This record gives sequence, C-alpha cells and structure tokens, in this order.
Amino acid sequence: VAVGQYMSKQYRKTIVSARDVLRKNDRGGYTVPTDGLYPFQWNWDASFTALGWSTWKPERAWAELHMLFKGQWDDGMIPSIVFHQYDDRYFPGPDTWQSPKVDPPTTGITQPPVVASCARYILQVSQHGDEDVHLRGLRNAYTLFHPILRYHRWFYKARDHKKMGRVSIHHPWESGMDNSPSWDEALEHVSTDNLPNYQRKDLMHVDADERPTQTQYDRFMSLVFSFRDVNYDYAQCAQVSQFQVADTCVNALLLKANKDLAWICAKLISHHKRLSLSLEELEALKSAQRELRELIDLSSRGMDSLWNDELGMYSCYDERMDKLINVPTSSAFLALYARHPDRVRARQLADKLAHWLDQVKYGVPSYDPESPMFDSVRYWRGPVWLVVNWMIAEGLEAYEFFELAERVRRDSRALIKEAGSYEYFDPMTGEGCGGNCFSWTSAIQLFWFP
Ligand code: 2M8
Repeated sequence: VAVGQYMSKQYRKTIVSARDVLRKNDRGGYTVPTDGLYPFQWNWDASFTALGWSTWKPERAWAELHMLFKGQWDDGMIPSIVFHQYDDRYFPGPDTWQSPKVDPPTTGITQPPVVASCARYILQVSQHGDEDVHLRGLRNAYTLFHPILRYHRWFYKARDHKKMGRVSIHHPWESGMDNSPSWDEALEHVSTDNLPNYQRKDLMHVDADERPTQTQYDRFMSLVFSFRDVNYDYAQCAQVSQFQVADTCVNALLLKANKDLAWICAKLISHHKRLSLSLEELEALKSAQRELRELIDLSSRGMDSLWNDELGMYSCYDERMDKLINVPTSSAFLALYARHPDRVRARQLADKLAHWLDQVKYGVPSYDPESPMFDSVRYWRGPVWLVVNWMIAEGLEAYEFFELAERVRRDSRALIKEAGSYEYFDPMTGEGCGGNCFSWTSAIQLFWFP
C-alpha cells in the first residue's frame, strides 16, 4: 500500500519515516526494538510492532507473531526474548541464560501477554480489506489460536499460586516495567550474596541516568541465576523465587488478552466453513470458547483484588509479604484498557489521570509526578511510554472519557513530532530518552495516528 496521495506532505513524511524505522529494524521476519541496545526479538515489543506492520503489510505483521511463537516452550510459556541470531551487544544473552530451549534459544522468563490483543486488532483491520487479506488473516489467526491459549493457560498453571486469578511475576523484567518503583520494596528481599561477576552492556548504549541502577541490576541478575540453578522448571521457580508480585499491568493485559482471544475464537467459529475446519477442530474451538469465559471470570476476580482503597486506584500486590504495594503507577490505568472497572472506579481512575496530566507537560507519566521519588528521565520511574499511552487512551475511549483520551493522543503525537521515535520521553520537557529509531514507538504511531 502506497502512502496515500491525499495526505499532506508533512503527514506523508512522518508515515514514511515511521515505516523506515520498522524496515531498518527488520531482521527478516522479526523486528528488533532498536539496533544495538536490543538486538533480538522481544515478546511484547513484537506484538505491538506487528500492529505497525499491519497498517501496510498485513502478512509481515502475522510473520512477526509466528516468529515469536518459534520461541514458545513446551509448557506453553512465551519467553521475554527470542535470540534468533547471535549478537554480543546485549547482556544477558543466551550464554548467560542457558535455558533449556535451544532452537532458537530464549530467556527463561516471560513478559506482559499482549499477543492475543494485537492479533485481534490485526484481524479486525483485515475485515475491512479485500476478501483475500481477510481470509489469510483468519488462517493466520487460526494457526496462532491454540498456541496463544496454551500461553494463557501457562500463566494460571505456573503463576496463579493462590488460585485466585491473580498471576504473579517472578522477575521485574516480566512486567516490562523493569525499574518501576512498585518493585523497590520487594527487591530488597532478593539476596545478592552469591552473585557471580558480570558485565552490563546497556550502559554502552544509553546514559546511566536513564537506566536501572547497579543495585537493581545485581538483584535482576541474582534472580536469573536462581532460576538457572533449577533449570527454569516452573514449579521449582515458584519455590526459589525471592520476588513474587502480582503486577497490575500483567493482570490487566492478561484479562484483556483473554477477552480478545474469545473475540478471535468467535470469528473463527463463524468462518469455520471458509477455513475448511473439521468437526473436531470446530468442537475444539467451542470448548476453548467456554474455557476462555471461565478465564475471563477468574482474571476479573484477580483484578478486583488489586484495587487499592488507600490510593484510590489499582496497585500491585506482594505475594510473599501478602500485602498491596502502595505505589501509584500508570499501570493502574490499564484496568480501563481491560474494560474491567465499574463506572464508579473508572471515574476515580479518570479523575486521578486528569490530575496527573495537570502536573506534567506531556502525559502519561509512568509514575505519580507528585511523588518525591518521581524521576522524569529514569526509564519506568516517570517517563512517558507511547505503547502504554495508546492502551490507556483506548481504555478511556471505551469508557467514553473522550476528552481525556484525546488529550493523551495529542500529547503522544506532539512527543513524536517534536522529539522523534524514541524509546521513552521526559514528561516535563518532551525530550526523547533511551534508544532512538524505536520499533514500538513507530508502530504505535502508524497504528494509532492516521
Ligand atoms: C526493556 O527491558 C529489557 C529487558 O527485557 C532491558 O532493559 O534490557 C523494557 O523497557 C521492556 O519493557 C522492553 O520490552 C525491552 C525492549 O524494548 O526493554
């Protein structure tokens, strides 16, 4: 698809440059988040990036997801990183992880499960394309359907320790929000006594002020080594992990992902003839539909338990200490994206968000800007992330907070226009931080702004 001839020159230029970012980061079927700093395929990055590809190359979008599933483990987990090709510019790489998955090698932990939701959006867009594109979309969605469902099941089997629909992460990297202040207290319980020597590589690419601290990295690595010692067996990891937290982001996104997978399932059932599915295949879909309904109920109960009255928003939960974590981060607003809160709570969240936006030049800050520990350039402790903005705005629209959604969208557009396609942005100045030419930022731009 050519960039539309009716678009303004300026607008055409931004689309072309966003597409160029994806092309530049394309490694033949999968996309790296950015060259150098992150030279492999990341789980949630790949899913968001596929949204970008879908705006002009739907087949390439599906390919991105199929490549991600090459990393799927026998137990269903989709790892945080798939190391398709060797590259020594990132630490920890496959030699350090030494996970049992070898072809291709992967990490031994996961990331927020957004793949079902992104697959839904891609399929949804293809409904408006020509017949062929839609049919190919349905076929791709069908190929991915059962592997995605196995991934979701893995969360409940391996991570719902208290069997209450609230799944936990065993490593801050699993939240995707690596140095979120939500982890500070829980990380203090992670011992670094037997930590071997290691060499970080992120600081070769990015300023130290914009990255997690050394103390945090030591704890990140101690956790990795403790999982490696038990060969990443999920039952043993649950025993040895010194960090077990129910993350608002992961739980909200898993709930939304179940809903979106149920949406896909309904489409597949209704198009079973066009897909030439056998009777057994059709029955398997119908039974999956029932199972997904149960998972939605289960995760909804889990989300309810993350409501924090003291903060007036959702928050994370420390499973080992058995208490809510009183730290206000932007992941609370993702409950709206999951369409979970009732009208009263949704209004509370919207008011809170509006107040946060009044404190900054560009929203949405990842952490309460009035908190004394707010740091406008340090990664997930203040900066704005466009993929999060998109999900929040999507949720706001679903609850008909149109003005607020528009404000988030306007800020997001302005950030890209003024700073470029950065990994994240300073909410006070709008300055771009971290890596440049960043895939998920450009992908969201392509998918959200036209
Ligand atoms: C960041 O995380 C990686 C570890 O997975 C890192 O810092 O080395 C996070 O922002 C994460 O959410 C993101 O998926 C990844 C790649 O963009 O980078």
